[in-house]
Amino acid sequence: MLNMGVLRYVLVACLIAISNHVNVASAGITRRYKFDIQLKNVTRLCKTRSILTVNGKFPGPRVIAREGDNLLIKVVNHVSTNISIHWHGIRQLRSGWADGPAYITQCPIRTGQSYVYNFTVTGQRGTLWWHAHITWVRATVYGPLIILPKLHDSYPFPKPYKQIPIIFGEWFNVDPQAVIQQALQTGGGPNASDAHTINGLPGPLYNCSAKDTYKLKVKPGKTYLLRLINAALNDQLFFGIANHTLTVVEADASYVKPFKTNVLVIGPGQTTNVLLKTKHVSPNATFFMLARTYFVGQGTIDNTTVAGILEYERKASNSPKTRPVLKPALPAINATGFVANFSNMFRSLASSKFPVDVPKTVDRKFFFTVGLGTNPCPKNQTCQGPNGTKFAASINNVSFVLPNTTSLLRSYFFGKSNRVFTTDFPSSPIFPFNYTGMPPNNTMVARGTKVVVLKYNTTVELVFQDTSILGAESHPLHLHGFNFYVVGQGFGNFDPTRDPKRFNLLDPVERNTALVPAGGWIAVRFRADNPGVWLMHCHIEIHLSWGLTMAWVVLDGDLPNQKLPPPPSDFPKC
Ligand SMILES: *[C@@H]1O[C@H](CO)[C@@H](O)[C@H](O)[C@H]1NC(C)=O
Ligand SMILES: *[C@@H]1O[C@H](CO)[C@@H](O)[C@H](O)[C@H]1NC(C)=O
Ligand SMILES: *[C@@H]1O[C@H](CO)[C@@H](O)[C@H](O)[C@H]1NC(C)=O
Ligand SMILES: *[C@@H]1O[C@H](CO)[C@@H](O)[C@H](O)[C@H]1NC(C)=O
Ligand SMILES: *[C@@H]1O[C@H](CO)[C@@H](O)[C@H](O)[C@H]1NC(C)=O
Ligand SMILES: *[C@@H]1O[C@H](CO)[C@@H](O)[C@H](O)[C@H]1NC(C)=O
Ligand SMILES: *[C@@H]1O[C@H](CO)[C@@H](O)[C@H](O)[C@H]1NC(C)=O
Ligand SMILES: *[C@@H]1O[C@H](CO)[C@@H](O)[C@H](O)[C@H]1NC(C)=O
Ligand SMILES: *[C@@H]1O[C@H](CO)[C@@H](O)[C@H](O)[C@H]1NC(C)=O
Ligand SMILES: *[C@@H]1O[C@H](CO)[C@@H](O)[C@H](O)[C@H]1NC(C)=O
Ligand SMILES: *[C@@H]1O[C@H](CO)[C@@H](O)[C@H](O)[C@H]1NC(C)=O
Ligand SMILES: *[C@@H]1O[C@H](CO)[C@@H](O)[C@H](O)[C@H]1NC(C)=O
Ligand SMILES: [Cu+2]
Repeated sequence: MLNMGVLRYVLVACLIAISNHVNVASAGITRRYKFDIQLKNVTRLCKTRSILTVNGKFPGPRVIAREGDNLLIKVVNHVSTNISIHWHGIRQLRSGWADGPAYITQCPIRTGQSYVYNFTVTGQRGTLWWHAHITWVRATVYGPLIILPKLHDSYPFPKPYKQIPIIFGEWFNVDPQAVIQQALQTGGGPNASDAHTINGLPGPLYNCSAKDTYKLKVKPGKTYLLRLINAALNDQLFFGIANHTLTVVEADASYVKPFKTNVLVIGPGQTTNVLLKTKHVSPNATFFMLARTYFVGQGTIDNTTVAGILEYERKASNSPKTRPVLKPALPAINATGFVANFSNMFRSLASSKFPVDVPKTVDRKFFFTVGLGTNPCPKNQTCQGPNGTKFAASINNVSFVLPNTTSLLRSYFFGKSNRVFTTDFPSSPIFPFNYTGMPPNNTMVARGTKVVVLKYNTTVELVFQDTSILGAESHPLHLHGFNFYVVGQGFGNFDPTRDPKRFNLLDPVERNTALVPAGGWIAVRFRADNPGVWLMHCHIEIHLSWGLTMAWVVLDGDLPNQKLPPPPSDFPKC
């Protein structure tokens, strides 16, 4: 018979051994969700459209987890459109099969098929979101992904009285799939959306839309946590609430040093948590919350304003019939200086509990130009892009071509990369030029499915340089599978001798999506500690459609816990 004393000793020793590495008490639970992809008739601006939804909801259902939890989300495709869902900002440590971008990590989930996304939330807490990651399906297929702190963990700011997701979107009176198909066919810019939305609602500043207004009812003297998500396809947004100052406390599920602002800038793909402290006494006024586009560059954009309403609860007896409606002042549509200053305000919390882990030394440096370009017009067609060409976009002049018979991850994992991708993505421009000056005469891009291969644990420094080809523009660059630290930003051309001296390695913000300033650059650093294939792209959907994307292949490390496991048995096949 086994000596119980010895057994107890062994168990205790095991627990101590484990707890030296992971916090046993914090191990999370498994949470299951089911996403039924289905059509739903939705009316906005007096136009009814049959839109793609999850579970018939628009915006889609909230996914809520705690840091450390395992999520099992079964996605069932009941529609004729191919589907794939991305869990935007989730690190996906050694679970790249669950990342979601179509033809990058997986083939789409086809009609009648299903797939269980299986991933664990590790070292992250805050607001993220999920969205379709195939053509323009994410126009309506998106929702919040909220990660609460571990049980018994607190926020590094006053505990909010209530938490409110505020998710911005773009509404099209026509099928967004038709918009992108037409744009790619003609080579011209896409038709602009017809409205911006807050939680799916355009609000009272549009015709036939007053009843579709998001209303936030608040009590006086309380602190609300607003979880802001920009799910718009193409538009970076300014956001403000009349007569209320907001305190930014978190970005992309990383805490930041709190700072106050009246106006926020939020690019597609970005998330920001802000504290809204309500006034001590209910004011005799209704406050608009407004959002509209920040844009420089050429082309038509959605120039409209979405309004939601912040309203104080009050006793019916002293409730006046009419109250003045106050509006926040937002910057000019092209206020590039404001946007750059705002991006620069973000600093990591850099506390002992949430330290900064920015690589201090760099193994590999990359210099990536990001911007627009052109493709030739097919011989038998007239094209509506610049000078009769087709619009394109690229990184280092490579306009990315998606595979269509497999995913990059699958072909990499099973060693069948031949003819699917090549590993010669340029680490800097092949033909250097004055990136923010006079554009080169030849704006044609090269096309290819090219990747950069990184050894496990490589430290990477990457400069994104905007180009003025077809107009300087701000690009929200998004990296899958990692957060990066934004160590520097500036206007004009990056100067490799002068600018690195000013890099912030003390408290740089940690994000998954950062704005490259129009006519400027940002420098980021990350450690390639997550084996798999990871997409990096502009989160302006039309730029992604035009090819402003590339992928990193991060190789396995030597140890067992540094290797990507095989795909699950229900992994979708092409
Ligand atoms: C949407 O409305 C159309 C026209 O009224 C109808 O034929 C269709 O069945 C509806 N679809 C759904 C999913 O309700
Ligand atoms: C989810 O993934 C983990 C890690 O690979 C695995 O241990 C677990 O069995 C998976 N769960 C399901 C339901 O497939
Ligand atoms: C709102 O702000 C304006 C301008 O700062 C000020 O004049 C007004 O008194 C404020 N109203 C309320 C109800 O806070
Ligand atoms: C946006 O709309 C305003 C008027 O509401 C107009 O003056 C301005 O030119 C428009 N800007 C763009 C870029 O369309
Ligand atoms: C509230 O404002 C409205 C409209 O300006 C005004 O008619 C009303 O008298 C005000 N009520 C109070 C209690 O101040
Ligand atoms: C923004 O546009 C206005 C009007 O088109 C122009 O006068 C102004 O110089 C522009 N500002 C910036 C910062 O580009
Ligand atoms: C003309 O272009 C279309 C696609 O735009 C193609 O389907 C068709 O085959 C082309 N015709 C010729 C003669 O090349
Ligand atoms: C437009 O295209 C034509 C021929 O395709 C070329 O000769 C001309 O230089 C181009 N013009 C500009 C402004 O790019
Ligand atoms: C699939 O991709 C290949 C390589 O880019 C391309 O030649 C082919 O036309 C594509 N097929 C379809 C159906 O899009
Ligand atoms: C690049 O172009 C800008 C704008 O024309 C100019 O100010 C700058 O001096 C140029 N830089 C170089 C290195 O030529
Ligand atoms: C490019 O265009 C400029 C004028 O815009 C011209 O002076 C120069 O010779 C051209 N360069 C080439 C290589 O064609
Ligand atoms: C990764 O590299 C760092 C040095 O940059 C080293 O300290 C660390 O031990 C390495 N980690 C692994 C898991 O190899
Ligand atoms: Cu872009």
